Amino acid sequence: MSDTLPPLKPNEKLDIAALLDGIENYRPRRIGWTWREKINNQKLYEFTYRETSKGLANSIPLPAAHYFDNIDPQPDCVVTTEIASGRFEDDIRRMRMAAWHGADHMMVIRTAGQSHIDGLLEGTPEGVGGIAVTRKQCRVTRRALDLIEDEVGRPINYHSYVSGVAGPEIAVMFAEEGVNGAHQDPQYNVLYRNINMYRSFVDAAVAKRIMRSVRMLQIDGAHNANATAVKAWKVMPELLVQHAINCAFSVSVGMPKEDIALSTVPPDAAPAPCMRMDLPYAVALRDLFGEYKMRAQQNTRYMESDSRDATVSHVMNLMISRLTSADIQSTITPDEGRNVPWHYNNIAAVDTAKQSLLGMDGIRDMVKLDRENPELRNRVRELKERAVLFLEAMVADGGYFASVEEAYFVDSGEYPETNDDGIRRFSDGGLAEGSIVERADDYIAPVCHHFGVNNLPRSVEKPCHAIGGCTLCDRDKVPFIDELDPEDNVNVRLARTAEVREGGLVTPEVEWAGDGVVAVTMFLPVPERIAEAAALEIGRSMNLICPEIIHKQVMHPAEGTLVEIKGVLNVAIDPATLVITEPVPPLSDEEIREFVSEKNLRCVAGTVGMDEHSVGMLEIIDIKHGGLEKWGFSCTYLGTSVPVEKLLDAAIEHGAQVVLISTIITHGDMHRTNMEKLADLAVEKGVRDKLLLIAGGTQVTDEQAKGWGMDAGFGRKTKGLDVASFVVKTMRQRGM
Ligand code: Z98
Repeated sequence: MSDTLPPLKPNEKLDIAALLDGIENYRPRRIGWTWREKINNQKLYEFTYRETSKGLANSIPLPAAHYFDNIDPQPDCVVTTEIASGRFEDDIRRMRMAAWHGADHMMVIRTAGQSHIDGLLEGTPEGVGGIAVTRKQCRVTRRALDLIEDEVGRPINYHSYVSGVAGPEIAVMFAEEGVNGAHQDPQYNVLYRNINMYRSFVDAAVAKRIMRSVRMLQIDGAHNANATAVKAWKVMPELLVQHAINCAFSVSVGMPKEDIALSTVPPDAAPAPCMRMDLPYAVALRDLFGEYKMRAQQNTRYMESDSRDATVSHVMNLMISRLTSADIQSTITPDEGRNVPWHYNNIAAVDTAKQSLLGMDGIRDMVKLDRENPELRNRVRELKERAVLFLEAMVADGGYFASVEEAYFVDSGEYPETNDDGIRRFSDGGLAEGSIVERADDYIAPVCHHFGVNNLPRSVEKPCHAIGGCTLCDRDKVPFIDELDPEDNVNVRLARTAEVREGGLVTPEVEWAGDGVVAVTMFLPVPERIAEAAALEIGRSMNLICPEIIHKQVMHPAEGTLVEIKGVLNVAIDPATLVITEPVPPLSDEEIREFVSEKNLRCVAGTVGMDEHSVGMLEIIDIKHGGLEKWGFSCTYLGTSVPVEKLLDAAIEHGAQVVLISTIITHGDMHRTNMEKLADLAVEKGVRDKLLLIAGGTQVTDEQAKGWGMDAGFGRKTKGLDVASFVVKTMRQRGM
């Protein structure tokens, strides 16, 4: 059934109620993963790109794009954002924002420890630090993503996790609901969730087979070793081994190699010389696994509360992606280390990826990895050898399960050195131990994409014929159970926040509509301990409820500390009470430049009366400060305390069209007298119609200046662009 919801309108919010309406009848409109449409040598504005893809119908370009005709080139690789607010009704709004900034892989982080949940939940319970996986929540998200992808004009991949005790059930549900990608790696369950190792591999075989049936892209879990290792740079040989195990297992279950992505993270971070350490690893990985896809993730192991620090690591990681390759570039929000990620930090990370990938577009054509460099060559070889030794030792010790019992994995030594501190799991232990039931000799499962022995009669074409179709073949058989919990459900949450959601009141938000959270950054000129306590007190005096420190950094032990706090502000603004003036948009640089050149615009300028303040005026004129010269105005500056007669004479002599005077408010209304005098003199000399007379100064107002004979007055915060726009617009209006 095709969906009946009207297309989104860029100036209207997602209608959550409409998305929920009739959700029991929604069916996903496609299955499988989608890659971006690459375009070689794409020309945009005055540039040719080597590594970009088809553009978007609606998007928000990078901040500097307005210098470049507002182009928004899209890199060639899929860009991920991870979303984890715990409420799907807000996650989908964040997905829409991320899609406009260039994300096309929405990875939903489930409730921490989802791997321990041993069945499918129903409804839409609110998660903590994530969201519980449920059919309804998946379905509404996919439905919202259909609309969002139409709005931006590019398919969006929806992704989650199918490792864990309920992996196979979740895989089936994801296949039914049109989920496009998933993390699946049995080693993850064994090592990090202590799920019984046999059960984990049996489940993985089933889950992978289901994923294959709908061409869901698989991402493995090797990066978790990097994130948990004591010294992440020691774990590189093991990372290669973990990738190898999951790849080999997935292929043997029947997954096509092009649907298998390796989750790779540059393991180190500065102050380690991380680029030199991480590049050989990235090269070795691509040498060994060239037939598979690379999902490049940013380093999280060494991320703390400083978003600047996290962003720099991210950019260095992105450089490795560009110097080697990435099919998917994942992003982690720069506030991972201090908050449950916030909306705008998802966007920050997506923009960091887009900006860096575009900035390094085609760099490989000029800067090549020097494969002959002995350090690179030897280290690549060494990593591969260490990984092979690791595998050989595993085989000699009795195979994968035996090696896990021997704590081979996540050891703090670089294999073959070991410190005997790896994660140890036992084959007769762990969650769900003893839960594998051997199939009877006559076992039959009348469903498609089933893994393992299935005693179907020879004559059947399709296993599910016996039951008239399984849910993967006949979507109408997919069950749907609505909310079961009368308290913890989306309708209750929507009702609680109706006022802010429906465009009534304005409340700040970082995660959920109406959460009221704000962050405040302050520098306090005291040592760290005092700064922390003082920051919280300042937060309270700003009426922040429950202020908390989210980041601090010593600038100097005695001179001061930077502190960032967050807290809840109990505020709701009614937009109807706001006075909102329409901003007058300035003209574009090109438009001004063209007019200035065509009319050969000149101005004379000076401070008048007894005024020695020249800085403001020079800022309006000088090219260095983005003043009038920037657009080609020829400016003659006569200095300070210039008599108005002299200014006018100079204007006539130079054939200027604009006279700029600067004045501060002085005793005896000197500023007024000078403006009036300038205007009167211009009339007397018969040049008033040929000149624009403009006065500026910190306290000058447009209204007063006009009242005293000027064409305009400009006060504090005026920029050259404001004056230039005014001149061009006024001269056009007056046909000058
Ligand atoms: C990322 N946020 O990949 P819980 N299976 C695999 C996983 O890697 C994970 C889960 C399941 C990071 C990684 N990884 C977080 C292979 C999680 C889910 O905690 O049991 O829900 O694990 O970008």
